Amino acid sequence: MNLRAILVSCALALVLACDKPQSPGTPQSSGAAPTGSANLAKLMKDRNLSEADVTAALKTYTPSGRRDEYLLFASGGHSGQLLVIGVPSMRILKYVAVFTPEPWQGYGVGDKGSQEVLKEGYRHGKPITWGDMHHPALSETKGEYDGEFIFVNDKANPRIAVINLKDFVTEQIVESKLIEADHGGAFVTPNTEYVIETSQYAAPLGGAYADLKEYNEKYRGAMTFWRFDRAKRRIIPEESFAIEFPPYMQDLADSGKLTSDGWAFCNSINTERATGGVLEGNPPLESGASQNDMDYMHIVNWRKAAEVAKTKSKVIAGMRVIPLQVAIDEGLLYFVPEPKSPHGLDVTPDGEDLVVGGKLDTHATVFSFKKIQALIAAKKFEAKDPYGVPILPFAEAIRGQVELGLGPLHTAFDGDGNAYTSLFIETKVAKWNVKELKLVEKISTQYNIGHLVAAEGDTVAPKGKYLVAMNKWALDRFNSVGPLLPQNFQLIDLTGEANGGKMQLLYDLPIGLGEPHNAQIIKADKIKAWDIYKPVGLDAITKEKSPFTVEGGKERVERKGNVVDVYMTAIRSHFTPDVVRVKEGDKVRIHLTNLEQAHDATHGFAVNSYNINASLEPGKHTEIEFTADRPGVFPMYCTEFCSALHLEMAGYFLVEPKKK
Ligand code: K7E
Ligand code: CUA
Repeated sequence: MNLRAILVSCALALVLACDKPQSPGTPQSSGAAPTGSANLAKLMKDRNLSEADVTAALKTYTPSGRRDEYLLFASGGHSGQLLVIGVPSMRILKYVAVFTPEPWQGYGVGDKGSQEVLKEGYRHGKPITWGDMHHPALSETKGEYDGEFIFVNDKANPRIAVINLKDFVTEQIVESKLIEADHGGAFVTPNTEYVIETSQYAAPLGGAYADLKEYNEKYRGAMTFWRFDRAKRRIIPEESFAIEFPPYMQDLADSGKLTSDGWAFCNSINTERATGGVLEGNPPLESGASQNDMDYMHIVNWRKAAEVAKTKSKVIAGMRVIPLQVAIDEGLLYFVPEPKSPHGLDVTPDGEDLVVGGKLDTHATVFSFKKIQALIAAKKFEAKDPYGVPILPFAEAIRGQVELGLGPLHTAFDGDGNAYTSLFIETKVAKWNVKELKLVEKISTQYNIGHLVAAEGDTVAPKGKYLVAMNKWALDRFNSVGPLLPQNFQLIDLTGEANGGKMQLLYDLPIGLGEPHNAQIIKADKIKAWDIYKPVGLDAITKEKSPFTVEGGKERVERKGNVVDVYMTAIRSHFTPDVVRVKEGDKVRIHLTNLEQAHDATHGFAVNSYNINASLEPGKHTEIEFTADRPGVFPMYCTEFCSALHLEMAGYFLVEPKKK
């Protein structure tokens, strides 16, 4: 039955139930079990549900065994993890370990491969055990999500991670030593040639020291284009480049597409170049940074910049950087004023327009890419900024503005020419028509909406249908859990079905592990994830059969000097070998292959006192390395309830003390 049919029959039931109050003497009141529509009416009454509630339930309820039509990939904020959530059911399916150790997946907890990935993300060699994930970006082919990879940024310690959607495993983290914080990232170019990462808080490039008194001269921003090699599944730092920016606070960024392909755009705030220093007689940073009515949108010709980087860049902290003056001389960078303290910058699906939300403005401002190009071609500049960057005239670069309400931030798109802009202060979503620049309707959210995401809404082919509002405050929406409250994801139906053509709020999903900022929604059938690792012995990080794969029957322990190699297998319900004897101070290398090929036949492998827990999905090979520096008897056991004899899937790791 399709939704319409369900709704019709439900509405019928409601009419039957609600229009005819039960009269004394009906079976319901005589104590017999109510049936059919009466049953439903009773349930609604007992649970205090309105007709709108029931409609919302019918639009989201997903019976056991049924799958979701879309997947939402959401930032996990401070957790440094990535959330995978089904839409419309809003069931959480996975927390993907990215910037932080994750015990269940064995990520950074004994498994050598994932520890090496985490180490790539150490800041100047120092372990970082949290992340500030903001913007996930799915890989694209011709401007559409292809379902192969997802990239995420860490704002605090500027990093980008690459997650392979074959197994939802983080395979690479790159750390930017050029900048000290990012925000305009991760965003991909339409064929995922580059992953964009733009700085937020200006600092001397490459980690140098300069006093704030030298802010104007020595502090800088930068937009980095990390080259992604799809065949190698990796970002190639040597083939990446950056463009030096003036020391404004660069903010959200987006790639051009179709008409505007080859260009990238980012907002800026603090073109006042305030530095704060309230105890030193300066205005507070936030008031110093919001004096100007306009800041500057940065307009970047990345395709040309990729060529210029080959000959006219200089290497800073391992990154090829195009100096600001070169960027100006080569026509790689232009500014256009944008109102006021802007935040979101979103390119329309056809690539023609750029929508900017000004936090302290009531409009969405729509810039025309064609007008911008015409102004650049005619060299029609109204001024230059203090660093010599040409500034295009605002009035001639825009197609128009649409009055939306208080605090416009981010904009998402559907496939019918509509835009949806979050209004932070008003705590609403405003739907408006892009072509006509006309407000259509608003819907309230609870509360303080930040980003919002529509199904494939930032691609060349948005799907409409669903929108998720990502709200910062929950206040009264959930049971109290103390002063630190969850964030609130609200699912909104965009179809207008069974709601008079209007948007309808369907569901609240509390997020209790950090502040997610942005998300992406992809058609679920685009994800072609593996069920198992095949062939047996596949390494999850290299995606190749490990040279240390252990075959059944070839399990053994080999000693060379003080290095002990344990070739071990796991299969229901035993490890072979199940007793391992080493001597205090030995270096132990456990090469562990899960021989299972049955779907979901996952084992775990934990060793007491050594902080080891590996996740062994079917067919996976894992390398575990440690020094047996503590003598004693250490049970090792399987940490997944894999079979009836799971508890017996155990053994002993014996470390014999050194002879005195
Ligand atoms: Cu929170 Cu995109 Cu980092 Cu807006 S950002 S809300
Ligand atoms: Cu294997 Cu439990």
